Amino acid sequence: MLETLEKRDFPIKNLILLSSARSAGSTVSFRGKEYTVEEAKPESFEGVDIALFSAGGSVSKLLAPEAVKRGAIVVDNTSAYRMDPEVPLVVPEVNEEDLKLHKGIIANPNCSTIQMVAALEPLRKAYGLKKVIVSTYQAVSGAGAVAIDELNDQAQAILSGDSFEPGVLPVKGDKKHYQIAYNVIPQIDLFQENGFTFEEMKMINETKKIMHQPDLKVSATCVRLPVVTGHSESVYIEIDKDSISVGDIHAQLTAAPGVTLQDVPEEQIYPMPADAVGKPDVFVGRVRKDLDEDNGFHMWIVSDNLLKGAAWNSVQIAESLLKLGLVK
Ligand code: 11C
Repeated sequence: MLETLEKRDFPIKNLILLSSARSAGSTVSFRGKEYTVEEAKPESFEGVDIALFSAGGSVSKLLAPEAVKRGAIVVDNTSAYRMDPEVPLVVPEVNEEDLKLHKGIIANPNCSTIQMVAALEPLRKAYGLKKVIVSTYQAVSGAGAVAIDELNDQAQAILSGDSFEPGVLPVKGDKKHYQIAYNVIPQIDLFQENGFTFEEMKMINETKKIMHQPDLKVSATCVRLPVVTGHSESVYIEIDKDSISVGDIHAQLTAAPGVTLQDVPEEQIYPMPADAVGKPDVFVGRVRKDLDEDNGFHMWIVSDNLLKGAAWNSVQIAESLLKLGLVK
């Protein structure tokens, strides 16, 4: 987030860096100045205009209302408030106007949801959308630094012929852990009673909320890959208009803000996570018309889950708040 704020030249008069008691006292450099990280307390938010939260749902539940009480607008990067009807869930390219309805807290959606809705909204706007079926290929960085370490340690152990004990993925809080190096795990987050995982339900529910389309049919299968950064998604959609061609879809995606079309199959041009890392855009390729369903299209959507999926979308929300005159 700090790197993104630096790159964007976001207008900051005072920066306060907050953490748990354990990490307090460390120093961080920002725009050539050293800052000491302080322990986050309710009083820390006195005089703060915008607070970017990314310290887990329980911290947000505890401290976001305290920050709001003291006049701050909270942009929360956790799932704590996303489905709260009072809280706008925002991807600026899709529903920036929802920011005007905020009551102090704004939720930043789940990374795999953000990149999908950014790519699908221009098509929904132009043609209407009836159905979305997505399968994800998600990077380990979505599960945090411990998951990146686990992938790297396992890969090294396997190459050296050493043994190892998986301890993080698929989910720290679940009973069993599985190898991620040279493997694929069809579980992200905990299973819900309906057989879908929480990550899958986030994609389903958040998509409907962001697009303001509760009747949209959405289904998701979320899978973890041994990739460090960059989520990929195979997406099938059914649009609400007849006689639309791949060329029409290309034209909509080319004109869409925050979307880059990479779709030249004869030259093997398509999005891949290794190319998306460090870039703010959502990349789309492999657009094909379904062979049986006239209104059905397939596509491949890739983005840096730590940027558009997290830090960049949060900073973009802050920029939109300024642009719309919502910061006092
Ligand atoms: C993952 N999408 O890749 C998750 C990480 O709700 O903000 C993001 C968790 C969230 O594991």
